[in-house]
Amino acid sequence: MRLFVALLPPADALKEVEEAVAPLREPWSSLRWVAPELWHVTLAFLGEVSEDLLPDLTTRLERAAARHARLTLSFAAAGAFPGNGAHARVVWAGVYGERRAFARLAAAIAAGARGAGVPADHRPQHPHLTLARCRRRPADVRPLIDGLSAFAGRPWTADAVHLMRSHQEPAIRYEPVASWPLRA
Ligand code: 3AM
Repeated sequence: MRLFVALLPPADALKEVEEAVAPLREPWSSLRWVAPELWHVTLAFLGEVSEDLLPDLTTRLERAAARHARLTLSFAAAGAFPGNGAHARVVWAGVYGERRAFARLAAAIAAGARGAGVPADHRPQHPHLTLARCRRRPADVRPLIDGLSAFAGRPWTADAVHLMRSHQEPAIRYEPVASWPLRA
């Protein structure tokens, strides 16, 4: 099964992003916009994981979550992967606030996964919420990023870590497999 670990922001934080993004969907319809019900903040991408690793994996992820405190984060502005958006593949909303704690949590999740034999991506992740992807070739999305530069959402609390299963067919769908609370 294809798995990733994510934070699921509360509905009111996502609503603020949705309000900022809504006017831009139509002028940027050349992009493949991610439906808001799929929005998440990835901590670690685990990839294809064999089901027999799941018990050990979930034990280790639970332990990693229990050692880390809740995070206060907020969404603001936008950016692109890669670079400044001149040849973007992905457009995202930025995640700010306790980013060092976010990085520590993401590293602990990746280490826990590796301990279970899952070669989790451990590249330092720039915390983000993916909003849109370019359909075929990279696009110049700098005006779109400029259009979101004034957006600044209210702070929200990430109080849990979620192990998510990604179904690719017939349409992308994410299924929560397990959730573990972060320390209060
Ligand atoms: O949260 P975002 O959208 O940045 O792009 C995928 C998504 O990230 C990413 O994992 C998240 C949940 O699907 N992803 C998919 N394939 C990946 C890969 N091979 C990947 N991340 C790293 N390597």
